[in-house]
Amino acid sequence: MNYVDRVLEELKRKNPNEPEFHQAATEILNSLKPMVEKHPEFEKSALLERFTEPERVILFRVPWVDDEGGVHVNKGYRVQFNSAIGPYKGGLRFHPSVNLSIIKFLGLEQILKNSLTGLPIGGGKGGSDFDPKGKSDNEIMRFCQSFMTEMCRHIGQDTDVPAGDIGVGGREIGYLFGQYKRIRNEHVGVLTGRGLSYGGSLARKEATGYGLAYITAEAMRARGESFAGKTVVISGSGNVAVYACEKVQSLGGKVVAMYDSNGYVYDKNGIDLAVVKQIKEVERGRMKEYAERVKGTEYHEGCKGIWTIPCDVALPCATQNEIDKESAEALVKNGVKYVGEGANMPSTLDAISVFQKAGVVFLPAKAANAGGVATSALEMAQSSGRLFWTFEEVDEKLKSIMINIYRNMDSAAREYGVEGDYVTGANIAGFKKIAEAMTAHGIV
Ligand code: NDP
Ligand code: 2IT
Repeated sequence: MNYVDRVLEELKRKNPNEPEFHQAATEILNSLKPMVEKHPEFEKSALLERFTEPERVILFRVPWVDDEGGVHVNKGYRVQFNSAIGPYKGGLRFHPSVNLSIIKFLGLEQILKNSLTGLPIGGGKGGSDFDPKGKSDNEIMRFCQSFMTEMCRHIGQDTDVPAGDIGVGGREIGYLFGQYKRIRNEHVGVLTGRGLSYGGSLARKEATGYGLAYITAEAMRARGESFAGKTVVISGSGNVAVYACEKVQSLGGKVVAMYDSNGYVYDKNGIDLAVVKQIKEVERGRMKEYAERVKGTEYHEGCKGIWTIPCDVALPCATQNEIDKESAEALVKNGVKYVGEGANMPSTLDAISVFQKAGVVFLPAKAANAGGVATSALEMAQSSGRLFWTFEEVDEKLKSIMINIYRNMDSAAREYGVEGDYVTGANIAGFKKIAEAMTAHGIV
């Protein structure tokens, strides 16, 4: 059995009941095969075994008290996956579905994504099975304080720098930061996505969505095309989806549908983003309300139907495995030309193969959504330097990082004879630097 297959088999045996982690590892390791064949020293130094085993996994109890005095206990996670090229970096996800498998798949992806940004950040991820939906601000605050009371002893500005992900936005980062500062007595860049009044960076909030639009636009430019006049479907209506929509619209694309976990809105006239922002960012409401406020729009219960809407570009920006084989086939049948993954691992392995066989330009998450963490690294740089860049400065750097990512994954794919296969291109381009740094550090 070849080295990659053996590592995958062992990984599944040693980590049972972790389907998302198996899925991410399978995609990554299989696409590294041509590189691994050229580097027999990888096997000698058990490089892939070390790469897929987190440096440290922290699991902890998060007890908190609700507004009625009821006591609750959630699970807290921080997976410090790989620090070869910089301090652990990656978001925190608060969602009832969170488990170790999900945090580990996100952490593994994060290692390569962070490497692709070209910035000195290692890979980590964390979160909790806490459900923020329907909780009061005070409940959210008490939960965040309890979570940070444990996590603060494991992180630090040069050790591990968490940020947001699903269910963790500006409000949560504020409460987490307040508790870190109180316990550790240091005002430092230990979290990113901070508010502008206490060390945050302009354009971090917009960065993941804008970055997704920039890299998709670059893929179009390379093919003599642009967003102008294209019909776009975006799933989700959270941080990534909203700012992807904003940038796509400003580049001339027409976004016709978005969703939340209850159902999707189809607005043939083009989504009115001000209404979405009001509902999601101000009122923390549901997409159903969009259809009640904007005439001529349809609301459908359930999410999957969104992928049956004809479009040129699909930008999944909600969660893992939201596009399965059937949805991918529906998109292809309706003529989709570009798929850019704003969410992490939104396409199943079968769905990716449907897209690639059909010649769809498929931009994998670790490249397409890297703008968020890249701008987090820019926030860290500003914190360390006691600097504050303008929106335009940060946005300009973000754009050039996304264009570089596109070029690097494109040329890695060409180098290995699989032109246009950006799954392989992104994995190889990201892994190069990790392999080099891990090798330089010896067996650690
Ligand atoms: P938010 O919490 O702001 O928004 C999440 C959105 O996805 C909401 O619309 C939510 O709907 C929907 N969603 C979540 N879970 C499900 C589900 N199981 N089924 C259907 N819809 C769901 O998160 P973000 O926008 O920050 O994150 C979205 C994706 O982007 C995630 O995959 C995340 O890992 C990824 N990402 C985020 C980055 C960032 O900087 N924030 C950076 C890179 C990637 P509802 O409100 O109903 O739950
Ligand atoms: O998946 C991701 O890249 C994020 N959630 C952002 C991580 C970060 O540290 O900004």
